[in-house]
Amino acid sequence: MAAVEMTDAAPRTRAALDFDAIIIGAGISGLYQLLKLRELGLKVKVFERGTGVGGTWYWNRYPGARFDSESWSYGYSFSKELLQEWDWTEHFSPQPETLRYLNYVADKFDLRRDIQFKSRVVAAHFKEATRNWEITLEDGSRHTTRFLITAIGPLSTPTMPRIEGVDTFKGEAFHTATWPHEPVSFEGKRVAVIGTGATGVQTIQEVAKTVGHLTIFQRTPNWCAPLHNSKIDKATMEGIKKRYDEIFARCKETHACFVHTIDPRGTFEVTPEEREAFFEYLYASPGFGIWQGNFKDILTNREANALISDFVARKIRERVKDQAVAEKLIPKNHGFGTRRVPLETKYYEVYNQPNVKLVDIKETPIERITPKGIKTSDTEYEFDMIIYATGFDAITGSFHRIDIRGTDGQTLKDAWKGGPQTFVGVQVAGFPNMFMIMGPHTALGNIPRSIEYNVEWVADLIEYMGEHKLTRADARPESVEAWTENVRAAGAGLLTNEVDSWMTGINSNVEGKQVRTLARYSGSAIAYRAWCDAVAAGGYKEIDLT
Ligand code: NA7
Repeated sequence: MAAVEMTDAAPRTRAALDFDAIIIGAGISGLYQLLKLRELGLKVKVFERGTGVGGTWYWNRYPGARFDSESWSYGYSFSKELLQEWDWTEHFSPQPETLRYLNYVADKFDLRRDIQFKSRVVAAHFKEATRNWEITLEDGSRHTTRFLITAIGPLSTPTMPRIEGVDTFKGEAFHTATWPHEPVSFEGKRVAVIGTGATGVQTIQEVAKTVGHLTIFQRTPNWCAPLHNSKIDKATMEGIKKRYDEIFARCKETHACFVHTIDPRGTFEVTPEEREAFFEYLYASPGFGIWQGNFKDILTNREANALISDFVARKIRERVKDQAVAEKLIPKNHGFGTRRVPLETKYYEVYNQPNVKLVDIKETPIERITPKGIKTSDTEYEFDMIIYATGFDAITGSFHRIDIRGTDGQTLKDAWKGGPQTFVGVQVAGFPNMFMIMGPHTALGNIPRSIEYNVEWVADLIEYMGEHKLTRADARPESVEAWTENVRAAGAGLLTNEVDSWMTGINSNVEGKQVRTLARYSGSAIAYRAWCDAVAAGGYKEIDLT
């Protein structure tokens, strides 16, 4: 790729700016964006709040954290050399291995020299006169740049529950997303877990292996399905390495970039026997197949959804011995797959252990956290440790922790008052030269696949700007409107959007997130890429380039 000649046409010359591009975050997005912009010849700096690379996989060190995507479909695909060098040891990699992988990538491509750790960005202001961004770090230092790239992740600002007395507990207390770097022992301890989302489920099944006594505080049960993880031996890994082209081609063809693809049949187009056999097959297969590779109508047709929900409910009843507990674990207010499906390994069997108790806090609400433990409406439980698996201020939360101001001093918070509005999830009108990787309304799914696409699209746009001596890129309001309308249309009829979850913009612990918003793009990644490809091929007419 040719080096970009940055133009001096703008009021502020390249030489007068500290950087051509500042990237916030050194996770999967930030690392690859750094590499791509460096290839263009740009002077780039990454500011990262952690002490190391890895983003999600740096922070989420909680027990049992691992991929729910097949490891070999999740790693970067851009470097054939990297693909051939790296050996995954499990089909669904545990967090320590993933973190080692991302460190390996950072070293291999010599990325660290442009990353400044322990550097939280607190403000980013666009300067119209000079067409550049001024970034302020927590330590007060300021840095100027032509382009600002946010690589801050959609699930990176953990939220604690709004329960009285959280700070009064005298024992150990951890949020899963800020888990300590040192080993934590559960042996002989009385441990509480609050939260039963994808994170809570992974945590619970791991903690249960060694805990003295475990109490799970569940507000809403989720529909979980077996992960079926297994080790990868050398011969299998060699086979995977030979198939990488095929694997990534497959991810490009599927709705959400997983290796699983929607079955073209409708739930009622087969006999009841065929249907049951297919559900059994999916339940016995590894990964997200039961969610992403099921009949085409399970997330749009209520009757179809009821059938798969009934099937999974039967499985729960079979696996949990105490039927009163099983009933509590079966979701009643939403159907299978309409929230993110936690993948589990003997999760339901945990509830058969004599040292495990499930507390349904819809029946007996938590009143407060006390110095000794947790007080519900009917009793006070004493604990040595409380684990908060209470999720994130998702999608917009990490943006709102930074004072981002675009043209005329307008804040991003104001611009997104009624919910996020973006152009293809990458730009916001009135915030020129700011590009978001994994911003709201981009394609999600098997995230690294979407990240690579976003990163390359942004790099191409910046290269185009260099070639055409352009220094300002601002999404046109009408382009934002058109994309937002497309996001709305893509989500129409989806049962997922009728349910409270982070995917519909809900977080009971965050002010202003009690009402569902158009929080994410739920169309296919294929359609997303087609839209973005057309924008690039047409010379970025949807963006005001000057
Ligand atoms: P989630 O999916 O947002 O789950 C958070 C869990 O915490 C969920 O069970 C919540 O219950 C529960 N929660 C949150 N606040 C409270 C309070 N105040 N009291 C009791 N229970 C509470 O976050 P995860 O970290 O599990 O997963 C996020 C994504 O990361 C996941 O989808 C993957 O894509 C990776 P609720 O359901 O709101 O009743």
